[in-house]
Amino acid sequence: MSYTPSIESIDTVLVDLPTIRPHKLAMATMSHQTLVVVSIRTTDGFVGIGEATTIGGLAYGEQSPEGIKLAIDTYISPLLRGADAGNVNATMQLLVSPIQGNSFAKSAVETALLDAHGQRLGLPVHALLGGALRTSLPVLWTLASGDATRDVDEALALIEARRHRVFKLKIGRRSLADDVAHVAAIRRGLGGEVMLTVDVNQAWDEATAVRGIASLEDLGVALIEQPISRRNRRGLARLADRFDVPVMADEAVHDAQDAFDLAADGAADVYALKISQAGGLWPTLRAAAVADAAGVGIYGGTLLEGSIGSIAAAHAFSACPHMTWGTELFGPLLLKDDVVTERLVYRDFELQLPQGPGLGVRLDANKIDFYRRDRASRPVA
Ligand code: MUC
Ligand code: MG
Repeated sequence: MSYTPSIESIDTVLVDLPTIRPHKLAMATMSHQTLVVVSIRTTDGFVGIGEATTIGGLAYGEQSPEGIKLAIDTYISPLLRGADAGNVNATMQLLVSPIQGNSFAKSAVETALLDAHGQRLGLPVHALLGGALRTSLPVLWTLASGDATRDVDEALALIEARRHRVFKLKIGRRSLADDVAHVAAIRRGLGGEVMLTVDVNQAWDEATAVRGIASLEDLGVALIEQPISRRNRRGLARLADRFDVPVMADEAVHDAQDAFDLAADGAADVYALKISQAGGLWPTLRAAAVADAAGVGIYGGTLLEGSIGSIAAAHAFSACPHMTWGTELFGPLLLKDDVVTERLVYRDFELQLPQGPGLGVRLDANKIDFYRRDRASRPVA
């Protein structure tokens, strides 16, 4: 008689970790990051872990850390208790109809199921996804201190340390003239050879974007990320059509359906795919397949996850045939501390993919205890 392992319990905890410096984006300034850490215990004795984050509470999108925890504890966990822990697809399918949206929560749960299943089979998560096409992934760094001189110093030190050589600048918080001057100062400080991209996080209207992108193109910026509202798909298409510099959709592209619709409208040259926005690792691969079919480039995006979420994304991106634009899986490096026993390895400008079973990272119970929000009177930063 064969024995089917099932889900025994699902636990969630909110963990607040301080950042190494203020991280200034168009919609929020971060001094800490909140991780929703999910642990799934199975009847055959495995504990799989997953993670969800967002940026600035509800400033980035419609899902907050507190809401993700509530969705899992109140709605997802009762549905999944007793479900087949050895069949991740079938178990995730149980959520499709009763749980609308909530892609961040679903991504964390799917990650934990894949981690547990990988441990059970003695295989890394990328093997469960069909196999990795690379053993490491290029990772850029976001310069977002708000100060051009500090940003240049930061970038030069990271190039010297062979940790990052491509830099994304967060703009859209200030006037267009100030933003362009900021990018120009960083371009001067780093020289013409260093690849720079910008992320506007939807802050511009279309007229501002037309002026802004023209100036940034002159400064040799390589990629323009989500310059206008995610809802203005036609505007995005007009910008993609008008400029030579590639326009990348981020907030506008969540899953395979968005990838298809944007491609049908010719709305973007590149997609920033995020496991949280897609609703998991498999949904990310499905969105990537649509991008490939449409001839749209792929970039491995982040919601500034810690080590668990970042490595989960890395497993997925390692299995994508074309990662033309590299990744930004630097989230753990923006945090002063971690909640896993061994920090991720960044070497020669790339994140190294773990080869051990499951995700290849394990929770540090002491760190969780120290940083968990519900531990009485913990300061956040
Ligand atoms: C975003 O919008 O892309 C990625 C890097 C970073 O600094 O913020 C994120 C979110
Ligand atoms: Mg972005």
